[in-house]
Amino acid sequence: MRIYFAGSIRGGRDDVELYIDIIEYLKNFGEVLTEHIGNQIISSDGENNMSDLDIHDRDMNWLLDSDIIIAEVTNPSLGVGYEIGRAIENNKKIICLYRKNNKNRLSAMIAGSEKIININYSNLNDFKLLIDKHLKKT
Ligand code: 6K6
Repeated sequence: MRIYFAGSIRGGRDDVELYIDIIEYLKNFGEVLTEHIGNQIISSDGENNMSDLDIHDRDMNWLLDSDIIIAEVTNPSLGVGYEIGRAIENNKKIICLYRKNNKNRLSAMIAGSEKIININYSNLNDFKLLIDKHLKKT
């Protein structure tokens, strides 16, 4: 299974360590195409030597080539929201992972979409138990 993991970059990198752990666990189920999301060196500037056009086109190719999109959506990100929308448009299976917190409520456009499997979780262990159940059904 080819997994496209999405997580905030320019939207903010507060959760990067969690992304690393999630990506590591997802590797038990298949190939994670977007391992760079867990790159701690990438700041919220998302700066590297690729142009934005190249990043967009490369990521869209990976997204279209993937079997499932798994997005961590607790930290709001325009890019992640865009990827989810493109995934819906292309009939991809989509799982969104959200941790309840005091700072923000999940957008109704994600929480209210019937095309998305929304998983609320509280920590990494919880994530593992819930994702096991969902991916076994895939
Ligand atoms: C540095 C190293 C590798 O790549 C970079 C630069 N930036 C990005 N690289 C790869 N994917 C990106 C980059 N910026 C955004 N994305 C995509 O959008 C990812 O797939 C993320 O899921 C999502 C994050 O969007 P923002 O709006 O939070 O940046």
